[in-house]
Amino acid sequence: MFKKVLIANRGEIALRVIRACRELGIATVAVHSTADANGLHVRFADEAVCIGPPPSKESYLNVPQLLSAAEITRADAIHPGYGFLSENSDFAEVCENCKIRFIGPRPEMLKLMGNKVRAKQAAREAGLPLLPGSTGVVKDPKEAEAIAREIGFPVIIKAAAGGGGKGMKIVREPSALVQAFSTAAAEAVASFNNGDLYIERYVEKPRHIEIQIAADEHGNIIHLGERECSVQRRHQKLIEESPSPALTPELREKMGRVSVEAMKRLRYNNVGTIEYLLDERGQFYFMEMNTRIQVEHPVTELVTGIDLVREQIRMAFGHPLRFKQEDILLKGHAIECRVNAEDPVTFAPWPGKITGYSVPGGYGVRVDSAAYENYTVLPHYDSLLAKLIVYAEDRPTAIRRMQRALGEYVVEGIRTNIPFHRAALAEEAFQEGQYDTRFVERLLASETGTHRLKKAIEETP
Ligand code: MV4
Repeated sequence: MFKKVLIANRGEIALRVIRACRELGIATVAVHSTADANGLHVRFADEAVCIGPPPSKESYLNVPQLLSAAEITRADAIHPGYGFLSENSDFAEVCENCKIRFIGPRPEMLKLMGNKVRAKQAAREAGLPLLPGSTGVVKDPKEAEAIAREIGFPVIIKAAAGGGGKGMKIVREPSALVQAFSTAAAEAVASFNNGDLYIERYVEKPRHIEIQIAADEHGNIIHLGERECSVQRRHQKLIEESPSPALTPELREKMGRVSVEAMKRLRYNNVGTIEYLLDERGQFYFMEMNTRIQVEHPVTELVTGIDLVREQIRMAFGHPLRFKQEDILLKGHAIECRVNAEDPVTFAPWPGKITGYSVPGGYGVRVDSAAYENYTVLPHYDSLLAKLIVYAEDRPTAIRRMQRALGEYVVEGIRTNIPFHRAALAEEAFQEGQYDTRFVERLLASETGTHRLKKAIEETP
């Protein structure tokens, strides 16, 4: 096994990886910016190296500094966590060139999936269902118009280098196409330094369903069911659950089977997630692939009983998967609420010192967090404070358990979105499992939703 792993990340995911390493008997190296010297990942790792000033560009994204830290400490692998350099093929390649194993898929796979046009082409060739649309990059508004007329309106223009919703434009009529195309191209150049665009039919009220994949270095590939991630605001996920209330056992089996078959054809390795849009008719379409461990991985861990980070590290070393598809049994129900340091109404980040803190616990409750009393939430990084995850035998019990746990959570000194979660869980649409990607928008526009949010804010200590 690896003797020492460097974790190129911070916060809860750095802790999550350190915990998996400790259980595997692997020594750990934390890296941190000067602002993160008091971070729990620094305290819990066996060694820690300061890699630069607070801005991510100069610390957690600083490749020479990370590689120096790995060489000085003689780490034999780097775990990138999520975000930062986790899907950067150049970083993965430099690690491998330095004889340091990158814990993730091969660099070519990161590169392929990083380009959404090439990813779609690969997905099609591998047999995954796609929405009707362009087969490659759309060069100009004329070509976009020809394709749009063929597939029908509404259409959506997306950036090849985008992903996660950045730089998308919905077009509802032919007259709006030229303007949308040039705006999208300009935005794509400004954001990604790559103006390539593609176009596909727009699905009005989709659900976001993703399939978790695990693939070893020997060609064994399995799926671990789905996660429902439709509760989002501006492409930030807020609540995730597994299983999805929208899938029948037949649809789950089909989405899992075609996903695994596609990954076999692509020779995918390590953990990964295939994102699908599910339309109101129950048809699913490949959207993009995430080539990393994801924030919401714990809901899958709870319903499968498998430690995904442990398996990820074992597979990166070259160990074969310890499970066959028939060993994967989904049991019970898990829900995750992302507790962010932000205003519960405006969602504006709210960094600052946590002056009072008490975490929920008890049966079926898991809190993945790097926060503690007197910890200061920094303005330099994302506002995720904790992942509150519950597990229960069925969905109604899981919802009640989450409501109970949210009620126990005390965070003083900063604002959090805990009141938002209380309001969201109280919605009939959520309780009935009848929601889609417009759920948050509707909650914030409705009388009962905003009333519940206001009451939850008043009732939150
Ligand atoms: C779409 C779509 C509807 N139709 N594509 C948003 C994130 C990015 N991965 C793709 N996204 C979407 N693509 C077509 N053809 C709607 C969205 C979308 C969305 C998707 C998943 C979860 C939340 C969303 C919120 C708004 C839009």
